[in-house]
Amino acid sequence: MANERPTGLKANKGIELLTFGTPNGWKASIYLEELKEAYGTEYTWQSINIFENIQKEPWFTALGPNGRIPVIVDHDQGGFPIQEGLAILNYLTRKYDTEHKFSFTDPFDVSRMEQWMAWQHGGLGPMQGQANHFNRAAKERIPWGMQRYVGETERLVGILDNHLKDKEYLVGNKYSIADISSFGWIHILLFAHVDLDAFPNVKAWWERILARPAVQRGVLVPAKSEISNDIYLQRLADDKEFAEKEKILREQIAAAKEKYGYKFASP
Ligand SMILES: N[C@@H](CCC(=O)N[C@@H](CS)C(=O)NCC(=O)O)C(=O)O
Repeated sequence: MANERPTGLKANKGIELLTFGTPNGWKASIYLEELKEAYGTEYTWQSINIFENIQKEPWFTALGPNGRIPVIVDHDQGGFPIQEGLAILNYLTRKYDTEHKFSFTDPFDVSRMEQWMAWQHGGLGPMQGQANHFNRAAKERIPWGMQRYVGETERLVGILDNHLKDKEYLVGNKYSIADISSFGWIHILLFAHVDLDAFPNVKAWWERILARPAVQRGVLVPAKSEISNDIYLQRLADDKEFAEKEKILREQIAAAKEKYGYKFASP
C-alpha cells in the first residue's frame, strides 16, 4: 500500500486520510489514531509523497483544492472531503468526538482551544515551515530570512513555554486537539535548529504527549519520519557527514543572527 503511487481514493467506508509524514499530516493521523482507540472510529490512509507532487494531481485537488496534505474524505458522509489541518481537527471533533474526550463543552474552553489552534495555524506552523525553507530548501542562503524565521519560531516556542509554565496541556488541563495541533511542530523542532532544552515546559509537554500510544502510532503514518527529534539526534550521532552539514548550518544561522543583532524576545 505504502509503495504504490496513489491515483485516486481506495476506500468506500470510514475516513480515508491522504497524508505524508509531516507535522501537518500528523495532526490528522494522530487524531484519527486517538479516535480509533477511544471510539473505534475506522480509518484508512494513503501515502501522498509530496516530493513526487501527487498532491498537485487533478484527482487530489478535486478533494483538496490547495494541493497540500493532509486531506481526509468521509466515506460515511457521501465522500465529503476536508482539507487543512485545522478544519480536519474541527470536523472530526464535531462528528466523532461525541463524548468530548479531546475537546470541550464549556464555551470559554472551546474558545481557548480555538485560539491555540489558530495560533498554530497562522503562527507556529507557517513560521517554522519558512525557517526550514530558508535554512534548507532556498536556492541561496539568505541570512535575513534565516534569522527572521528561526527567530520567529523561537519567539513562538517561547510563548508556548510561558503558557505551559504551570500546565500539563494547553487548555483546561486536559489533552485536546489544541495540543495535537502544535505537537507535530515541536516533534521536529531540532530540525529547525531551535533548542528544545531551552524551553523546558515545552519539552516536558512534548514528552508527555509523545508517551501516548496513539501518538506513537500516529507519527508512523504513513512511515517513520527522518526529521523527528529522536531520529535527528540519532543521525547526528551516527552519520558524520550529516553531523558536519548540520554544524555548518548551525554556524550559518548563528552568523545570520549576529549580523542583524538578533536577540531572543518572547513576546
Ligand atoms: N495549512 C495547511 C498546510 C498544509 C501544508 O503545508 N502541507 C505541506 C506538508 S506539511 C504540503 O503538502 N506540502 C507540499 C506542497 O507544498 O506541495 C494545514 O495545516 O493543513
